[in-house]
Amino acid sequence: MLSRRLTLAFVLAAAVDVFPSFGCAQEARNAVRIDVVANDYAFLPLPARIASGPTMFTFVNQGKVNHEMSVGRLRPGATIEDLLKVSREGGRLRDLVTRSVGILVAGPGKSPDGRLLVDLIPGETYLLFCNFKDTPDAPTHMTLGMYATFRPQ
Ligand SMILES: [Cu+2]
Repeated sequence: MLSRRLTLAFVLAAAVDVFPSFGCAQEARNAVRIDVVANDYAFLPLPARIASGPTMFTFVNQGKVNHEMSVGRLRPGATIEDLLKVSREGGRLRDLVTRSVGILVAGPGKSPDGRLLVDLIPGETYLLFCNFKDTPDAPTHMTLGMYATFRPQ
């Protein structure tokens, strides 16, 4: 599972590198940068106000276990309580998430090589979360508190 996620992270990292050749260099250059920092088991607070438009997410894992920064866009009406219930009790997170936007993965004390360029849509609710478990029977990091939501303005 981790190796599949790592592969995806590499694909995303490659996609970021490829953007300039598709004429998006300007967008990447103008993107607001948000540095997301994880520890065991939380994300440090995000900026109080996040603007819509091109946004570059970076990720640092300051914890002692592997973490991911998965970004999703919530379905209208879905709440963080709904997501936590599904994460705790099982079920399909994708029923509550309209769109999986992208994932960055980092080992303990590391950053991924790539970053994540997202065109944030005003008024949508975004979820940052880590869906990893330390062992197959352990709770997901999300249920331990590793999530954050924000609404771009
Ligand atoms: Cu985690």
